[in-house]
Amino acid sequence: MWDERIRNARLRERILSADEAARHIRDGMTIGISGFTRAGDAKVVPAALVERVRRTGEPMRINLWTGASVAEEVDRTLVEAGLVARRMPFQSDRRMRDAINRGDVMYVDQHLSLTVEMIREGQLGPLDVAILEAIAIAEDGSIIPSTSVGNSPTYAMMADKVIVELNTHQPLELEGMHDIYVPGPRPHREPIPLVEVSDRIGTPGIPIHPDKIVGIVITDRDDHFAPLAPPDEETARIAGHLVDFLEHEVRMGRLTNELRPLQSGVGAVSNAVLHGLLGTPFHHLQMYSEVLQDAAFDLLDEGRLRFASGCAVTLSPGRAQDVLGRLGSYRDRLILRPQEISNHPGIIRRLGVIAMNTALEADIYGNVNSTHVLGTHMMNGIGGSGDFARNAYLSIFVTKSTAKDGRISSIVPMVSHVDHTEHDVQVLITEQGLADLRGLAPRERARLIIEHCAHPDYRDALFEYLETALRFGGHTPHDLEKALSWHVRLRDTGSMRP
Ligand code: 0RQ
Repeated sequence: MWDERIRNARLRERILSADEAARHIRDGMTIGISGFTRAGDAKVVPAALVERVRRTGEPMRINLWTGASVAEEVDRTLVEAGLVARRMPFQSDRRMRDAINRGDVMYVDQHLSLTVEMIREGQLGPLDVAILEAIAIAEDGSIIPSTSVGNSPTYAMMADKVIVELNTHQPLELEGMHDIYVPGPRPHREPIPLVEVSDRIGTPGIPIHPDKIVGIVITDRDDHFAPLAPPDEETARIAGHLVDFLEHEVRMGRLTNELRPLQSGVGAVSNAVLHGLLGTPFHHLQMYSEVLQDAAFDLLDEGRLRFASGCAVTLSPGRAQDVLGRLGSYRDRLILRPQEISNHPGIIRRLGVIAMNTALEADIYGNVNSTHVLGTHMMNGIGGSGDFARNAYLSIFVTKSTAKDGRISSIVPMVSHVDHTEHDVQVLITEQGLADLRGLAPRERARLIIEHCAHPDYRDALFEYLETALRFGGHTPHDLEKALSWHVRLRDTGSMRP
């Protein structure tokens, strides 16, 4: 029942319908909503805004800020109605992507740890309204988030008005699992006192003055549980190479079987790779990650993972009922943090995280493109991968060696867009094999990547490219006329095949 979830008597008088709450939103405003990788997003007020605009035909273009990707029903509905002028800092919806690539939506693709620092210091302009999903409101008015924390603490702090979507369907067992901490102002910021993955450094709720909450909308909508492609033969092989490599690191005395805190990126490939740690000799593992997908809960259930710190719980439909139904059993082993803490560069470096993220393509020198198809068309965004890759103890990138039934080689002469430079990529893995790039110069990296990671169908052509490039000399040799010719061929013929 909603009344036991609103423990501040005065706030009980601020219940509004979604439509009434949406009236606080006007043309040209910046709206910050909760939500990270489709978990814990504001759901009904954005939908009510779309309804109103459809009904009235009033002009409405908003700037939409989120934690990361939000449910289809939010991004898709808003973008289809033409309401989004600008979008920040991450999305993964097909219609939003299309609108961005048409130039209809101005998308700011940003490191996920960075957004709120810039907002708090006024670099991105004012925030008019925040819409935050909550499971409860405490007596002092503080907002208890749901399945993600995202950027909500700063949105609550910076917005002129806050609307709470109180979701009675989200389990109350989540209460106590969040750890809300906002770093102090700069300069002279105190060190963030987090030295262990499981440290609690903040409060269970988002502090806010109750007067700022202009409305509470009661909802009971599920998160949007999107299907996750199951591990396949190729991802199993990628996971196999990863496990062999980590075992080698243990044998070399650089790691123990407890490894270091693990980060795993978003999507099917990352989930499948993490899944590959089930049944391995590694034990007492910890995760210091942003998103916790199905595989994290598989590892917790197996007892192989002893603690998981993240920013969001993002589950597939098959796993959601089970995990959310017995959330209490994870209470001592799970913390959800704001994304600026889960992705904090200083903490990632301090903890010595092993970061595993996914590339769309990598080049023969180890530069990685995670965002732009053909160097021009946005897929999702850099998300948190840059926060982790730059600062990790070990930065690992995985990808299948080909895409689109073999028509695209994921290993190319030169990436068509760079998200992670060669300096941030230490290990590259495809189903073909693994290239350990640590301590290697570009000319050495190239041979290893082609030999170990490229698909056999493209290997000879890559060696041929390298031989020509070497004739031009240089530290990182390239044949500049041909460097992007594979992408040009793909654009013109639909295939990179020579
Ligand atoms: O296309 O969707 O049409 O089938 O890209 O590729 O192989 O299914 O992999 O779902 O794990 O996503 C990089 C996009 C990978 C993701 C990316 C096509 C391929 C397929 C998806 P279809 P897969 P995944 C933490 C960290 C950046 C953000 C990040 C991502 C689709 O991992 O967004 O890491 N990463 N955040 O066919 C053209 C290529 C391609 C290609 C694959 N070279 N050219 N298309 N595809 N390679 C989380 C957050 O930050 C929130």
